[in-house]
Amino acid sequence: MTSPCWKLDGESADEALRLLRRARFVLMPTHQNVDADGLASPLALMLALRQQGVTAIPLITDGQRPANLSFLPGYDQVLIYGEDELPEYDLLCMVDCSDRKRLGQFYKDDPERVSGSVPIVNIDHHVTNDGFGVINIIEPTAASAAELVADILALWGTELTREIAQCLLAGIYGDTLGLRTDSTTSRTMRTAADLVDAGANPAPIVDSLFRIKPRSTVCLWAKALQNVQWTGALIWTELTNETFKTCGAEPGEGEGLVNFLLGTDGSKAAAILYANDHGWRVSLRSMPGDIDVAALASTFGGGGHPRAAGLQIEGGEAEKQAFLTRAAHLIAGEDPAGAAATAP
Ligand SMILES: [Mn+2]
Repeated sequence: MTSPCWKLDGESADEALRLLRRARFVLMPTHQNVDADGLASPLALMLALRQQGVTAIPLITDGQRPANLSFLPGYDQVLIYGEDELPEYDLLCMVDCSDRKRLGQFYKDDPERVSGSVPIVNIDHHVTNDGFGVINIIEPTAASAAELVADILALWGTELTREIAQCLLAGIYGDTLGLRTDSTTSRTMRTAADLVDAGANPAPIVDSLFRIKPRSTVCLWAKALQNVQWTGALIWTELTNETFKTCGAEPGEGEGLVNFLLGTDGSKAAAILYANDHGWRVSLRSMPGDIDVAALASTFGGGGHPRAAGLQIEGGEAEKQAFLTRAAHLIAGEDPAGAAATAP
């Protein structure tokens, strides 16, 4: 099998470093509901830029301290929006952020912050990134932003310390579920191996990202699993605010559940319905070769990736049933309009 190879745009990486070196303070706002890649990649940059005498600090834009990521080197230096005083900054560096609107309360409080009045360095791997920076380094075939940062740091001549390597490996493991997604390439694995050679340790990353969880998560999953239902080949369950409250669980604690349901014998797609004020937020997954859930979601006004997508059901119980019935028809390929295409 040939290795699908992206090549770093070296000129842009050089230009980015020139810009970063000139700045007095670089702020690195993360995307909302920040995940391992979204925080570990800017943390690696923070540590690397320090070697160049540049001050660059990540900012958690939605004010939600991601306690599950506290194992990352440099975590204690991260700023929390709405909690820590916002420093004066003259450059923004965004990593793993596909859209400026995904900058949480930091954006909502003042969209002008990211309108270009302060220059932006934009490093990302989302295909939908529209290139909002003065410098844009975007590689959609990279499985994680961390892989991009690893290449950028090599080009800059950064000394790859154990801490930087640990951050970057955590970013890769986060987005590839531990080198298991179909976005994982031989190039991803080579980068991961280089990071282990530089002193990164995969074991605590796997424990922190995939094993260690609060009791409230198990409570939530137990209740959700007791209530698993089928509509055609769609396996699904529902989580209400009441269930979250009973278990004392945070909103993010249901996130992995849809991946657990995915792959259940006899199913072609999995869904979690999260009840909210307007109806339900639906999180959808499918296996490679099964239905394109992005196409399915788009018929209901949602969107996403072919294997992971989301949408909102507006309304009550009747609208929910209508969604489930229609989705099951689309999954079975029985929709007369043929609106959702089945992946080849
Ligand atoms: Mn990512």
